[in-house]
Amino acid sequence: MSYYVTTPIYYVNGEPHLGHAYTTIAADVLARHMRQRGEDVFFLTGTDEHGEPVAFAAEKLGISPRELADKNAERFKQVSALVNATNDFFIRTSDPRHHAKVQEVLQRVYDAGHVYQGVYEGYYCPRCADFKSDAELMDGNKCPIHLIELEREQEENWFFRLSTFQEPLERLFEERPDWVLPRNRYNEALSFIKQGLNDVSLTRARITWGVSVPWDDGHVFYVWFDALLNYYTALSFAREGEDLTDRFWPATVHVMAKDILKFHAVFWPALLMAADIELPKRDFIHGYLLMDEHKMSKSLGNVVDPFRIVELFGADPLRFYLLREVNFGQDGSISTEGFERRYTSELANEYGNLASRTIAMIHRYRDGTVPDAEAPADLVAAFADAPARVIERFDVVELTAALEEIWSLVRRLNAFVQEEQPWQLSKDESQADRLDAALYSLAEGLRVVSLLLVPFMPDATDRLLTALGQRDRSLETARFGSVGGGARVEELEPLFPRVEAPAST
Ligand code: ME8
Repeated sequence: MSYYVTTPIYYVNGEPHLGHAYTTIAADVLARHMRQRGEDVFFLTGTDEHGEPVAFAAEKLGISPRELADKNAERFKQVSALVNATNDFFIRTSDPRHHAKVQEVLQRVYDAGHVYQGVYEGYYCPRCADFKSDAELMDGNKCPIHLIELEREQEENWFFRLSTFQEPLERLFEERPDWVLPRNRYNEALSFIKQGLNDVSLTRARITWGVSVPWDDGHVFYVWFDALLNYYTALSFAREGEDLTDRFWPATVHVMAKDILKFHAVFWPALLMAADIELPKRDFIHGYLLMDEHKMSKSLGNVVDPFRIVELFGADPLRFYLLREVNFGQDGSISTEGFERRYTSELANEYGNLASRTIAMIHRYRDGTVPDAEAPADLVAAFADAPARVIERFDVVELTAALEEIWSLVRRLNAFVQEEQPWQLSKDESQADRLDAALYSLAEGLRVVSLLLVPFMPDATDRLLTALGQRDRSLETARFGSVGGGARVEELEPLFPRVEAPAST
């Protein structure tokens, strides 16, 4: 089965921050999990390089939009690498191959009669690159997101007949209740549609930094239409000499935060219907990472630098923390103190120590070979349905719930060590079988837990599985009891060592 997951393409008008890293991490966790299930996966991320926000930012810096795009696209690529994302391609919308495909698709939309010429008059936020209805404006005609005063603009534009997709969109929402998840975002998008859809500007006349309109060279496409199409165009040129569209389209899941829900849940399906292209299967909308109760954003200046955290702790702890701390799908606060707390209590103590102790005990009491033994029935039962439950959570993109399922197994194993006290059993020869069972159970439990954790923490789990003498990383083998004793264990350096410098300095 093919599985195609995407992140939004990020604006190059600013530097990447933890909010961007968050979505990329989440999409990567999905991609890795699906590869572990043996699916044919394509994972796309990239940068949105056109439009006013980029042109303005470049102008302020006294450089061309292309120079700014080149510089910042590199920064976003670095973030992908930094958080250990395994994206199969990184699209940049300034790529001429993207331009050509956008023109081809939108020409089709034009030819099918979904476009007409008209005059736009209203408020426009250059930072959002979005028009605002009077109802959306804050006092003083301010953009509700950027809090800057907006100008009323008038411009001759080409319009997309969004209004004619009112019924088809309502039908889409009715027929596919899981097309937008979580449910509150589905309701929000549907109520936006039900308020009545107006036609929207498809082109802009005043700017030149964009994809030019094939039927009118005085215009470029409104950046959102060019941007949304990235998910489709990338497949046609991501691999030299090969078109992946048939293999991966329609996309399985678009992952993003709620700021861009309307574009993905309303405009995007309408545009695809107009172009006669199959619709993606799902939008998953996560919440905002908040710092001191505010959305973390460049313009508010309260961003956490992912480079600093990864430099000190590595990518795994950051990946783990973000998906553990903030219930994926909801807003949630993060802090460096919270990060350090979880690093110490959960990663270093509950998981890292369990691993070190287990391996040390197998060395000490059984010469480094996992004993062949039967695990106690209650432990077997605790593990029995867990992998299936984790998979179920993944299928509905509930990453925090999946992690919670896995972590309850980690805690169960810690409780098991306390119950069994292998170091006491080792003192009594008559308890040799019980010690065998305890050590086998711990090694087997750690193997299963680590396999389930692979997508969240690829490095640490790889080191631990290797130390446990396990090569297989497929999810199929994440069943307690499917591997017997006999493996030779190796030395293991602490998975999550104590870090002296605080993350906040
Ligand atoms: O909107 N919390 O780009 P963008 C969680 N180019 N996620 C956050 C976040 C935060 N505080 N801040 C940013 C654009 N994000 C368009 C998208 S797609 C066809 C075009 C993440 O650079 C989140 O995924 O503003 C959000 O949707 C995205 O970055 C916005 O990135």
